[in-house]
Amino acid sequence: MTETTKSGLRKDFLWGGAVAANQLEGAFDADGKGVSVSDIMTAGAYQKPREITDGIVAGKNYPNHEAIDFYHRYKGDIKLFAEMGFKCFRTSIAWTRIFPNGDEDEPNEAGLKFYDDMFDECLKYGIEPVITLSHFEMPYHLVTEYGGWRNRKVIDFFVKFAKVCFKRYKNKVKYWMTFNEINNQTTYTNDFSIATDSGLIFRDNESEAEREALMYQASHYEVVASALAVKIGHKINPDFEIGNMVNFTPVYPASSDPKDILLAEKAMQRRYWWADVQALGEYPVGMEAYFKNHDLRPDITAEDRVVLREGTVDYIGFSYYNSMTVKYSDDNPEFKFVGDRETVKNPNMKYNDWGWPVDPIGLRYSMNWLTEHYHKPVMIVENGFGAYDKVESDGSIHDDYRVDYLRAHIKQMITAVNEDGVDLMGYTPWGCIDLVSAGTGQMSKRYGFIYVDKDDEGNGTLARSKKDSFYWYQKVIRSNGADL
Ligand code: BGP
Repeated sequence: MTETTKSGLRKDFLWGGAVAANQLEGAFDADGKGVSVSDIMTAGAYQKPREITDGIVAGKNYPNHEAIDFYHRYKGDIKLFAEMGFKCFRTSIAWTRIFPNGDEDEPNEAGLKFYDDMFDECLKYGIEPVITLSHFEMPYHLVTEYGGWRNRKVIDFFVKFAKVCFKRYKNKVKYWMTFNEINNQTTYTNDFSIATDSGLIFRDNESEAEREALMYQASHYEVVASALAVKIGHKINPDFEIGNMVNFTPVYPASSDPKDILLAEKAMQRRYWWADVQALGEYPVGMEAYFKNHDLRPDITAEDRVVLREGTVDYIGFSYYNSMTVKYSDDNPEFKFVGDRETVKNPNMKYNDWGWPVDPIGLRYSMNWLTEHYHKPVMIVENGFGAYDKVESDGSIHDDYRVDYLRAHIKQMITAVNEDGVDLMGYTPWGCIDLVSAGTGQMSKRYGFIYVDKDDEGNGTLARSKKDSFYWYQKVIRSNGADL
């Protein structure tokens, strides 16, 4: 029996924080690192998407190139995480530090060494690294030369990268995830989501139908690569816990109209089939039917199906920020989910400055849904509130809105454990230290407990300071969730 504490959480509950290499490390060309797809994305403006440029273009603002310079400052940052009491730290390995172009025979030793040193620094404080292999990036060379995940060959490159990491860090890292938010490409009409998830940069002559087909093809190669990595990882170290990672945004029907309900149900399937494949080892029946009926014929071999069955994950990692609500429209008689067109405002919720609804109960719903579908432990590997912070004249930052958001979500999380029996491994709120926002490419959308002095134009000293939420989260961890 797992030992629990006053709050009902496991004694060894993994409290921590989450970040991604491309959004905080900076040093984008240091020590042999290659250019990744995230390095060719400019900063956006408020509510305006980031531009994906054709290689690195002089004079453009690429926020990830310096980010918050964690690469050179990680010792100080990890010290602050330790002060908060972190039991784990979720970050990713930049593929381009290990294989700068992605298709080399030998890895880059300097890149491997950076993660060795950084993991040692975590372990020094008893902080477990929780590592995503690919978080919104791949070597840009694999995009230009191979077309990203539209190409089956990329499976071999990824598997090689995974194997090198598993072998090298097998005594330092126990918790792994293969791809971050692999299902974000559902919205393949969004250039950013598809490029970061699949390395797909569509060509002008590719129609919407072709784009959809390419998304399913790329996704299939990714789930096969993920399953192969799980298999190999378990061979290298049977104690590894290897999870998948989906963005979980429950889809609610706008009304009790059966059409809305069916639309919401279909939308859930279109968003989460990746998790079915990764956790259960097969495509859901409805997706197979969808491929057949819409003449989508992904290259799925009998051998792939065996690999998928043999490479199922140990736990379900997921991010939770909000929910969405959909309404049926006669433009969509086949319940083919496309996203924004059917999305409506939910009157039961407040919205943040970026139009994201705030829905703590949705977290409990998500934990229940994932548990009942997959019968595996779950880990909340991202959750958080992006907000503009104000630095007072004395340097303090009173981010009570962030504390309110996290407190409400943690309460629901604990209820799901105690009332619903969810087996929860850990909680790592997103952006525990301010970093570059993935969606906007800006610094001003902040999530951190630790403030970083840098603005959207790249000005600032990069100095770190503690927000009020820093002390609050420290207390939460110290009481294992009993004192919120
Ligand atoms: C998730 C990503 C993260 C992160 C977060 C917040 O989708 O996994 O990389 O950035 O969302 O999103 P944003 O930065 O756009 O606010």
